[in-house]
This record gives sequence, structure tokens and C-alpha cells, in this order.
Amino acid sequence: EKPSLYRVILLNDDFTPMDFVILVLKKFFLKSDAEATRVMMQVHNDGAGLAGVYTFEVAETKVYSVNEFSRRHKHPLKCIMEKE
Ligand code: TYC
Repeated sequence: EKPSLYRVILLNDDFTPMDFVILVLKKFFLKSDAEATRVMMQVHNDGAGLAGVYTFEVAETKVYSVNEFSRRHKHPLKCIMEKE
């Protein structure tokens, strides 16, 4: 049986610096500069954007790590997951 997959999504807000979101996409989702910038702008313009698709435990770890990292840096950036 194929494992269920989960979308990991970043949410827009008015305060997190664009550069911080790009850093998150590079650090936790292994995006190139160009791809990180594209996803960040998609979140900024549309309100939410896809960071990646993973199995449950990997998705959960990404969400936890990103939210913990953002909190530690005092930014309100939020990361969520949803079943595909
Ligand atoms: N909207 C933010 C700004 O104008 C940038 C931003 C982009 C914040 C993506 C969160 O997931 C996000 N500084």
C-alpha cells in the first residue's frame, strides 16, 4: 500500500520579512534561491503556498521545526499540513 501524502503549506502574514521566508524554504525544504523566491512570492500574493509534499512523519517534523524556528526568531510565520 502507498503511504498517504501530506502537503506542507506556508501561510502569509504582514510581518515576517520576505528574506526570512526565503531562508526557511532553503533551510527546511532544500529549495534553490530561485525556487524559494518563487514560492515566497506565491504565498505573499495568494495567502498560502506549497512548500513540499511528504509522508506523515516527515511532514509533521517539517511543520514543527519551521514553527519552532519562526517562534525562536520572533516572526509570526506559520506552517501547516493537510492530507493530499
Ligand atoms: N507578507 C510578508 C511581507 O510582506 C512576506 C511573507 C511571505 C510572509 C510569505 C509570510 O509565508 C509568508 N513582509
